[in-house]
Amino acid sequence: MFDTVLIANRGEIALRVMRACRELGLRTVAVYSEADRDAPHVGYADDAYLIGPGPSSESYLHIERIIDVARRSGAGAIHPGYGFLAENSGFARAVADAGLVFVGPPPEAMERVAGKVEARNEAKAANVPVVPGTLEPLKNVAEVLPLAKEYGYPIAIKAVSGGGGRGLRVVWEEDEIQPAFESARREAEISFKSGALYVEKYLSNPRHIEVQVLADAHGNVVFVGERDCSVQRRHQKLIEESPSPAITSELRAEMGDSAVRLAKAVGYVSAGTMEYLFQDGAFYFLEMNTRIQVEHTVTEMVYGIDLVKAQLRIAQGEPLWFTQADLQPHGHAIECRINAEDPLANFRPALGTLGDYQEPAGLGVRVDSGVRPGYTIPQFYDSMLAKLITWGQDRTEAIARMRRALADYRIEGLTTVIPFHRAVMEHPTFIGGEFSVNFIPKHPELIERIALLSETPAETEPAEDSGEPRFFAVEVNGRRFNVRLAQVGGAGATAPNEQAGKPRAATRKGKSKAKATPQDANGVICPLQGVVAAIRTEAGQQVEAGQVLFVVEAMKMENEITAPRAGKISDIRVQVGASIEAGTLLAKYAE
Ligand code: MV4
Repeated sequence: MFDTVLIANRGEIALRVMRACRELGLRTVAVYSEADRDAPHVGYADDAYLIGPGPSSESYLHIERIIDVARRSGAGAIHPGYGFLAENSGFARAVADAGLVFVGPPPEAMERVAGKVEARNEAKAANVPVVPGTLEPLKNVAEVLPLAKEYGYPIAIKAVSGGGGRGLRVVWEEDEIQPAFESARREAEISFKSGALYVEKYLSNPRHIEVQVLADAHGNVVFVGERDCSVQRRHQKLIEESPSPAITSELRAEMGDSAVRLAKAVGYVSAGTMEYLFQDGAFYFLEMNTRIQVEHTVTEMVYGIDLVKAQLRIAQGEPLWFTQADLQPHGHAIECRINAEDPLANFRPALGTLGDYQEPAGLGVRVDSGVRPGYTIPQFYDSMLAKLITWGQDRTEAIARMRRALADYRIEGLTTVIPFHRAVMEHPTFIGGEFSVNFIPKHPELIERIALLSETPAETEPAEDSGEPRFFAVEVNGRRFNVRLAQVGGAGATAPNEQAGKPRAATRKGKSKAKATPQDANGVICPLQGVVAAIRTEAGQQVEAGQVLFVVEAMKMENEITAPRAGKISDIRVQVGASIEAGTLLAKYAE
């Protein structure tokens, strides 16, 4: 059928799909934007084509260019990955119309579950439990009150074309109906170009459980277990695991059978995921994702199936080579998404250039990453650098292994969410498996632990005379010691509120030192978006490495931008009060 696959994606998923292709003896073709010219997925492919400048909106979404590259490169199939065009039935159609194979579901099946209300109707028809609610879009706000009386408060007003929480409003009492309806409609019109809304009974403390399905082109459909994706922030998943600590084998069979019924009902082919809410022992269908998902990895670790290779083999016309009875979970897997975000600054993106980068390894540790040392994270795309997955004989071992792997993960030059994950992996509620989608908002105490775990002395070695404690590894009489060296006596030796022996949190109180300003050999680059609050240098000044030159305000925090190296400042490129993007050149060095 085809011997070459074009991967219409970037980052870790592009590399991941390419590995599956290689293992099947298929050639790979990468596409890339100018911002991704040096990206790892480009170098790994057998062939690579530039598809345009700048941000993803002009590149990885350009259907005609992608199909043109497929033709020119001899690709017989296109794998969309996730995001971008993965759930775009127009793209699937265009690929098929070009005589190429789309590695994914038929466009008709995509379209039957694309809208949230259509999906609910298909689920109901397939005897899949859905959240109590309307099966048609609302005609006007007047319809909401009787529905609220029927379901009881709280209710959820949702966008028909919605997803990811956009257009979702929760109404707890009658006088909130009107404003919530108008706000949901406005957001839906802006986000989805359709203000159509519907109503459901709101489940206030659910888990987010999803079921993986695999369907071949010969009518065979199986489910491949479930994933618990409840640890998320603002509808962005951060930690996923399989199996769910809340799902018994009986529930697993019930949910899996319902997912298979729905997949069959809509003529699904390839890998797909049914999302459910689970509360008080009952599950309710929410929506279907017609693509491979970021978190497919935990399913693969527990069931021993390469889901992307399965997609490729299905696309080649192969029947499934296993039955439902063959699919038994073995052990437990957890995935932590490694995002370049600052968990102490509201998870704001903290992009920049990677310095030292060492991935954890060992039995039961998998890292799917799209970066390498020295790589600059383009500001145009999402902040996920990698996914860290651990497998254990049971959940306890998977958690212990994740703790060890997170502690081993070395990422210099960027702030990441690793301290957040380390804090969660030691939190009793998470360890006890008793958590819902409200886990993060319910545990604000995580922040304190994250702050402590954010201390990485080796990475932020303070200057000699800073008064900050310095850390060394020393060998005494053949024995190695890690010692903390603080200035003895004199100003700044210990802050009045510092507990003896505990490293002082790096200037976090209202100030943060940008971990490492992205390097420009001849200038000072701002690593974040914000407003220039202060300029502490001038043209002609000789500055030292680490000296604070600028203060940039972002997300109500003052961020000190330091000199990446010693040298003479030739000119200042910004003024106080200027709004700047991440990557802005603030000053140039003379030489
Ligand atoms: C819900 C719900 C509770 N009740 N619908 C979130 C976005 C999209 N995946 C659907 N989502 C939800 N729909 C009803 N009727 C809970 C969620 C939900 C959620 C809601 C608020 C905060 C975080 C959440 C994470 C996952 C799911």
